[in-house]
Amino acid sequence: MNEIKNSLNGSGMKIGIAVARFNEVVTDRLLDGAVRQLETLGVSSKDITVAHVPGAFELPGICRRMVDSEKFDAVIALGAVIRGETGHYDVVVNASTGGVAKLAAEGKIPVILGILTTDTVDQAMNRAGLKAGNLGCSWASTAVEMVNLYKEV
Ligand code: INI
Repeated sequence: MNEIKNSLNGSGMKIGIAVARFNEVVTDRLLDGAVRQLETLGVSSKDITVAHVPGAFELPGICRRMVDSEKFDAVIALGAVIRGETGHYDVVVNASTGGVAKLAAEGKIPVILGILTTDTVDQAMNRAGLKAGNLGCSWASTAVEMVNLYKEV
């Protein structure tokens, strides 16, 4: 049996992060958690590129360009879509998560879905580190793990 164990060594990796400004109070925290965790795992800050976009709807497009640039080992899409804040919640959720998922499934490089979808700002804040852990950290770990996995498969 061949088994590939997960590795969280991020040294030498180049990571692209696309982050939505909409609901910035949440997405700033996700970004902070992701960057801190990447650095903890050995990714150099000079190898982390952050692209700011207006909203979650814009994430798939910029992620696609980051993938196609071949400058990154992984891309993380960060956003927060909050039901209470919008009449077109379903449209923004489906377009953003669906677009990122499609890109991820192409399997060129890992593309990490870091889009919170919640009913309230409180729920989103809790998942961005206020009460529970900061999901930005988890998504950064997922990116590093998947880059190492892609090297082996
Ligand atoms: N964008 C978000 O990232 N989160 C939201 O909750 C949201 N709401 O509430 O509508 C949102 N809308 C903007 C959207 O992502 C685009 O920026 C806009 O439609 C222009 O394309």
